[in-house]
Amino acid sequence: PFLQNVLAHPQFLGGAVDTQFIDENPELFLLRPAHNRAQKLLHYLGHVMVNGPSTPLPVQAKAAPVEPAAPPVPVGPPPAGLRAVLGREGPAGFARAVRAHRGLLLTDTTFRDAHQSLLATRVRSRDLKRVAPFVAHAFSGLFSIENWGGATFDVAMRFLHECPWQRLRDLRQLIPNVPFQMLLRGANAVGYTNYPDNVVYRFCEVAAANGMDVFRVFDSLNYVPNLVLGVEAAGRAGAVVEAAISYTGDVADPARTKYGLDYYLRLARELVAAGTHILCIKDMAGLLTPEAARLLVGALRQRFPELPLHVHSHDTAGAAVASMLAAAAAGADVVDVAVDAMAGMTSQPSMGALVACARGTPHDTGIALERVFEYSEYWEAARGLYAAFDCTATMKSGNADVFENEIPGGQYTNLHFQAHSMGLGHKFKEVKKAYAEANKILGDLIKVTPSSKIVGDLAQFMVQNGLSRAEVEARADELSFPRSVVEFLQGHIGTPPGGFPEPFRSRVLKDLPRVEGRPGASLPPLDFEALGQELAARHGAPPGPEELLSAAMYPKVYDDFRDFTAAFGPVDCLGTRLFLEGPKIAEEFEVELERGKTLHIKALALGDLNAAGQREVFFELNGQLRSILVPDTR
Ligand code: 3PY
Ligand code: ZN
Repeated sequence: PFLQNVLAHPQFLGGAVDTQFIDENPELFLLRPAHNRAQKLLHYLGHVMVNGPSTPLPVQAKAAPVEPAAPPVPVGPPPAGLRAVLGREGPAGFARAVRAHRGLLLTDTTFRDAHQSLLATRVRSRDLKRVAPFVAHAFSGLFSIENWGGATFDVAMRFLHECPWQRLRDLRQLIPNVPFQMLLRGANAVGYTNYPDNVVYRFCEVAAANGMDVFRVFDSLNYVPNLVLGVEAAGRAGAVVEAAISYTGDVADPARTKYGLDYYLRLARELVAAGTHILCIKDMAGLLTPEAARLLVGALRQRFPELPLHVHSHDTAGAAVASMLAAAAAGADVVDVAVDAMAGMTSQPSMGALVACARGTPHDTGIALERVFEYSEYWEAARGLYAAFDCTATMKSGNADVFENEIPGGQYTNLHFQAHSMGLGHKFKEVKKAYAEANKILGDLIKVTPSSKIVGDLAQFMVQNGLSRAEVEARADELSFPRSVVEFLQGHIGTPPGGFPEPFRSRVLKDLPRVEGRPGASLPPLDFEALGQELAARHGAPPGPEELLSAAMYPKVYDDFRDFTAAFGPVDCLGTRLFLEGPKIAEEFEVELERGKTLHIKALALGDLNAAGQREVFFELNGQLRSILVPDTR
């Protein structure tokens, strides 16, 4: 850059350069930030080359060597979608339009739940943004695109080193016409614990201001006070509220009485009274059989004829396409699907399958299969970049044993991975069995983040210690249970339907304190101003409203993310293979820092370890030799 400055200087160009030239023109040393960014990027690449991936790879699978290409997009703005109705008529008018719509509406979960379930939530903004304009054009008739919330918030910062808010804003710009949908964990917002109420309110407000339209609000125990808090927070933000009933058990089995039709209808009434615009059945484990869908959706449709019904499921056993068709037939307005290449197994049912099955019926989706094929082709290639996180590295099929263990989609893949990475793949069956037993010990819970983690922790505790259900119950007062289990019993995430299991609870807790009622109600409000000052002091610049929320929910993850960016700059401009694995020696590639500012990089060589424990890494950057020193921390 210094040389570039010299070469571009009018005095130099005019040939009037003497020995004073450099001394008299200090601006030659004003090296543009791009220089700094380029240098930081080389440091990142050097680090990966020396120390391996900055985000741990669960399996040793290489990322596909080709960048996926998005299908072509017609010129001009995309066709208007339901977001225009929302803008014109507000959430209530939007809900009426959804209810009045002829045919089945779809939510595409490819940008959130599908990769959370299949690829450990690792899909980067870059690979979403690349196909976003195509989605805006080809699928303008979707009910929504689920692209935020759940685990994406945490993983974006923690493992992908990118800002989840930036992702939301960028996608909003690229897809202006289709409503965006997020998953809000009620009083847990996008985290794993209860936050003070003012955090949840502020979070919804800022998310809506950044472009979020539909908030699917759930609580992991279906605990109504937690649900109502989320409903109110999303409602006050002016967004579409989609309160979710988390589904477990089997309403078609008269022997399973805890979570029967009555239970769900009662809950639905409370959510409608709380002011939800849309009601969701959230079948996070894929337990809703076609018969259960017929019964449950049918009953809800009859009780609430005006209310839009939205059904979410997972295809773990392979039954979800059939169930979604049954839900549509029973009166559901919207169902969730993922594009074919990102569907099936623990993900959502396939978009292509559903579009094809509903074609020519009263539930025709109006979506062109050809477009689905093109979309799927992109994802087939993009998925190849994430081979190291792909559940199919170890899991070869779905499994109907989910009807027995009731493990939610995302957790099913996680537990499977965990078992395999500890060399205990053969023990997965045992973990699943223990999960079902742990659930019984805890009183037969709704299992979804974070209650699912509590059941999973107890299950692993049982497998590790070789304990049966009977043994755990008999020795409840002497075992040292995982902290999450104890805190659950203390009431930290709310009260489960039917109350806590007794005498198990009392025997575990003894005289430990118990939270009565809604946990968040007893938390003091977060002092955002004080947090802002603290962050400004630590990171040098006053934080914006978005950063404040990231830090409020994930203090450590946020700090690490800021430190990472200070050291390496934004790395979202790197292709995913380079980001994960770094370049090979002699590999040449281009990185577009911003529009019109492209770096040409060649990785030249890795030096030997020096006495200080560092390696010199040699690059060619825009034709010039650069070397950086990287501490070898392996
Ligand atoms: C989440 O909370 O992340 C979920 O996907 C629950 O189903
Ligand atoms: Zn889900």
